[in-house]
Amino acid sequence: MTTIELITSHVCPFAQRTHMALIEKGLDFTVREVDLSNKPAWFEEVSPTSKVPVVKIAGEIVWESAIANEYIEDKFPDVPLLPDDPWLRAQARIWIDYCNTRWIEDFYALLGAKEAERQKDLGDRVMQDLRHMETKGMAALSSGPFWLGSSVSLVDLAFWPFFERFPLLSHYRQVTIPDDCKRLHRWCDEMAARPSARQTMHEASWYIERYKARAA
Ligand SMILES: N[C@@H](CCC(=O)N[C@@H](CS)C(=O)NCC(=O)O)C(=O)O
Repeated sequence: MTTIELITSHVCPFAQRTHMALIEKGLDFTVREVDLSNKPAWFEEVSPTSKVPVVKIAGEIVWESAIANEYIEDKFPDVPLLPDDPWLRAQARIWIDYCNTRWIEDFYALLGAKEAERQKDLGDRVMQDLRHMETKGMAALSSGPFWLGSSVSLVDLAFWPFFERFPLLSHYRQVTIPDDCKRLHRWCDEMAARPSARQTMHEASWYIERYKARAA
């Protein structure tokens, strides 16, 4: 049997993506938890960037969550997390890239912003992002409930950890998902209920306490 190991930290949204992919695939795997504030020597040897996640499959090591998830997809295609259609696969990668290069940037920039004016500008930008995801992403690509249709995909797994943490923006920056983003609201409900999300989640109160120093 192929041995699969996930090297992770329960606090990390990127590692959560890969943890969720392994659960969605129904794979047997072991989890090695790393204390990122006190990294053990074995971790420095196994992780080329000194970051989580790292996935090790039959001795092969892959890192970078979005790439690790594609690697898992390629190795274990039985439960597909990408569509067959080449255009839709391209769309999946476009939105995963959007998540990595725009959404996460804006999310953490707003969370860390101290001055009122900057908070306002970034709050507006996050609202634009949400409407962009709703109209040009979800609503343009499928009738849902997931990004690409009726099945969960790597796009959903790329975004979800940052929506599980959305209560941070509501609590510290008074930003909420607009009511007219109906697909996004439905998607959040669907995702929160998935076993892969439930098994890797923390409560909103846990995040709020943890980000007190950074966001207040
Ligand atoms: N782009 C990376 C980001 C991974 C990342 O930033 N992981 C953080 C924890 S959330 C980490 O391991 N930080 C440790 C460090 O930078 O020393 C990915 O998608 O996997």
